[in-house]
Amino acid sequence: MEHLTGSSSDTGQAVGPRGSAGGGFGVPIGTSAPRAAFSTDAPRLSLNGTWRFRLAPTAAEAADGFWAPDFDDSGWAGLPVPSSWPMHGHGRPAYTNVVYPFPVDPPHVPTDNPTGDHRLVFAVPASFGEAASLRFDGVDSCGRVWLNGVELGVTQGSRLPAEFDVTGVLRPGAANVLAVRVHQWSAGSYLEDQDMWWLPGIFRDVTLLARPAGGVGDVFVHAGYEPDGHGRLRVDGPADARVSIPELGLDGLATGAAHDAGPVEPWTAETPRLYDLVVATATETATLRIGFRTVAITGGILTVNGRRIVLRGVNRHEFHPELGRVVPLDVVRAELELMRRHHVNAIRTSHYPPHPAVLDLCDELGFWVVDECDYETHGFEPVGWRGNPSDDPRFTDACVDRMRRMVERDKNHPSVIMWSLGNEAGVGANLGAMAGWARGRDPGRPLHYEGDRSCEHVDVYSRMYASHAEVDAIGRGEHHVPDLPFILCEYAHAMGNGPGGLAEYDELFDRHPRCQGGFVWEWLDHGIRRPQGDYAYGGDFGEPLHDGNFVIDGLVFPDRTPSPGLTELGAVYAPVRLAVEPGAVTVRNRYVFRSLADVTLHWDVSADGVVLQEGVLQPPAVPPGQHAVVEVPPAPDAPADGETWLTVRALDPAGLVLGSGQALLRQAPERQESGRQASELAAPGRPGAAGGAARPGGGVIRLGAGRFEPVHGRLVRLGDLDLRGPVLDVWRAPIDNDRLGPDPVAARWRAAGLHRMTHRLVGLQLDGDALVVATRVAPAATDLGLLTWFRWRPAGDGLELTVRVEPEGDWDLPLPRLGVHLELPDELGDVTWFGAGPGEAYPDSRTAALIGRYSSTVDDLATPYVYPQENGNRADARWLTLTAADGTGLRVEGRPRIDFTARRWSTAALDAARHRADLVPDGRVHLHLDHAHHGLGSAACGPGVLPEYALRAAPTTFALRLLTLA
Ligand code: IPT
Repeated sequence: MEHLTGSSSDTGQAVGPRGSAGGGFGVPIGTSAPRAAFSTDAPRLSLNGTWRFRLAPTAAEAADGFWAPDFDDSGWAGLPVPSSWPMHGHGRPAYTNVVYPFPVDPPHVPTDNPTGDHRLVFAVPASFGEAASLRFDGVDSCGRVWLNGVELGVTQGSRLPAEFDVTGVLRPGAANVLAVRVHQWSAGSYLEDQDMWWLPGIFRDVTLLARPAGGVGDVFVHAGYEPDGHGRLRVDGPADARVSIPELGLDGLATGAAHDAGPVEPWTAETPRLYDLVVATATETATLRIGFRTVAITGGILTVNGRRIVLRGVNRHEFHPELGRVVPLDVVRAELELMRRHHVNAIRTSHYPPHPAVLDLCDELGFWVVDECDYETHGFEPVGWRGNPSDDPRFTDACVDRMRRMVERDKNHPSVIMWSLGNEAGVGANLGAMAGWARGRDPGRPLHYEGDRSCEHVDVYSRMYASHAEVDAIGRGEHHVPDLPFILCEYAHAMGNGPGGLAEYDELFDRHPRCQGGFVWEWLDHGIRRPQGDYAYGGDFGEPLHDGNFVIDGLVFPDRTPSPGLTELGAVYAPVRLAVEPGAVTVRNRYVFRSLADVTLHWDVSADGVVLQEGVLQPPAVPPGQHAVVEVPPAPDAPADGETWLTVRALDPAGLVLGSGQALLRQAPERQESGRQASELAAPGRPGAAGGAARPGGGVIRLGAGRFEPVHGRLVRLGDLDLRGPVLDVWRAPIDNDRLGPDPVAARWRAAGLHRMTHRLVGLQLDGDALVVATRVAPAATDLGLLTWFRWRPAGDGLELTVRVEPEGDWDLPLPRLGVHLELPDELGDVTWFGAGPGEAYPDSRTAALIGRYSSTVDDLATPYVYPQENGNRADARWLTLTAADGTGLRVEGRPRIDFTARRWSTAALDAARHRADLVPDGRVHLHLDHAHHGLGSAACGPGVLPEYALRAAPTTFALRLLTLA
């Protein structure tokens, strides 16, 4: 049998067709020179569709001679191409972040190397012509290709195109047989250690392209925007080709020469103006959509068309929960539109070039793109970077080849403003070789690479997960870092509930000119759909080595529905800032290239969330970077009993909210009263004072509409409503940011026993018209404690509760939350509140929440994080109701405000769950009424909760009212 390699099933060193050796490890064999992706009028034939497929566990056990045209594949399975074969029942996905799932033994790979043989018989019309090439847009990790029994070569570089010249091998007017043997592992796998699922397959399009003699071949469009408003154009292409841009009246321009394109509208991410450019030879006409723009670094600032830009970006992987590495184009368009609706203006193509059509969409919709090479060797870090391919001459050709193929493919996209050498690949000469090649080929784009702090080969200083304080220090010039534009290629790890602290980063990007933004890690949760209806993550496929749910760290869930993190990001990235005061709003335009000429201001005045008056204003055409003060109508005569707010939203002509703001016009009268009450309640007697008090009898204790049991002193009935509680509650099901990272706070919480607090009734005492229940809430095995007493007073149809908490002992750790927990009948499923909303909010993630009146259900209040954890808090409720279908239920009033969470399972169940399907309603509604929460932060990978959002154990008083709704 023929072997791909020197040693039997080892794909380390590929040997090419007819024995020609490849140029080092990880280099394709037999492919044509890389060139730009563009469409032409030459015939093309998509070979996507159902192919025949057979998976072998090793390269040696793959089907001998399967490439022969007459090979009988009738017993083979059908498999869609493009596909990631583990998503179709062949083999299994596996997830690791940093580490290789095979020994670090370059260039060798395991003998157990899943090998997928693919076959397709396809007809080619006679009109197609003889001269043709066969293009693979992505094969993971390497594919050996035969057409009509003739070996064409070997692909390498999974996320890069490979084209084979099939002239003379193709049989127009006849049936053709294509055979591709794909190995999961190859020497190139060492260069593709990105944080994602390992998913082999022919996962992007396969296309047959007619290549007419004297055709266009390759084109490199250089389209700059000059300060005088003219476009400057040079198109490198065949010498005999002619260039035209009909819309600009340009026709018959020569290639290879610079032309003044006259006045043009520039391309920017805010104004993605494209022109059709035609390049024609006698035999082929190519059409490209181009944009005029100039990227430059001037005085240490990254500029486009002469202006400083801010990258409000996300890192985008290519993943689909059912298809793996295959993302249908309509899904891509929808997700990019979703980004735009959340004011994301930049994408880093982490950590490889995307499907080529993604960049067409970026040109069209408007994104600043950092196009990253398919290069990461992170798995060498755990072995001290010994043997890192970045510094191994045997991999130099592969590194340069990858850079070259990315740049050549994507060089005509106006959206691509920077090339990135790769991610997490340490340091070494090969990075210099990649950078050197790119500079020589494309001087028009700066280079990015985060992994080398010396910035030897790059034009921007890039970091990941730097803290706010460090970003601030870099912005102020207080750090000894290279004097280059500073960007965060990754920040604000969006894993699970979070990230917190987005607004504080954005403020730094606004404040310091050289802090030019960054890319949130990351856009999408890479969950794989399970039959149970939820999503799998690392370890769910029995991988012996995996990184758990670290692959579930996106701003959108696997089905691309927004998580609260994206809603927050949208409010933080908003291009219009509105500072609202009674009677006036200051409108600040954060666009760099767009005025607010087409923006309208929609305002309303509401009392307790009910709109009293509303209107629309046309602000002046605020120029980019400027602000203006706009008068809004003064407050109307609001009813005396409502909390009155002025809310203003800036809308674009399509109705997209570009920014919003609120001002309190009038406090509700009873809230002013409750302010007095809180101070009165802040000085109660010590709980110990109740310790000696006589317990009133052995039976139920009555107070107004309330009935209390005497053992724990808890409320068991309010009017006709059965309930249980409230119990002091400090525990939350840890979020990923609590659980992970170098010093996880959840480990300290558990060590202290905060998940198993005990409750001791210290005493029950009647004090005038009040019942005081004194307790000590404390974990076993420590002397930490929270002295707590509940002071109950009748209030109308219900009860008023004041909770006083005083810590005892040395609390050197934050509290997860501070509030009370009640259990309610499960029919109380409808929720309405007046407070912050409509979505989830936590102390360091609440830019998106506005004060208003909202309705939801207990089921919908829960955020479906793939890995169950604390979620769903609604902040600052003035009041809330939980009601059954017949309108009966409970009303809670904050005195003056209370956060709340309602769910159908306990915190302990949420804490124990590992997937959504583990969460089963337990027949009650668990209502959490919280005075405060610990922030979210980003500690799973990055900085923790900012000090101002940490919840310290300190003497605290809070109050609320419980009322029944009949
Ligand atoms: C950083 C990686 O670049 C990114 O791919 C992802 O793994 C992220 O971490 C975590 O989700 S590298 C990390 C060691 C800082």
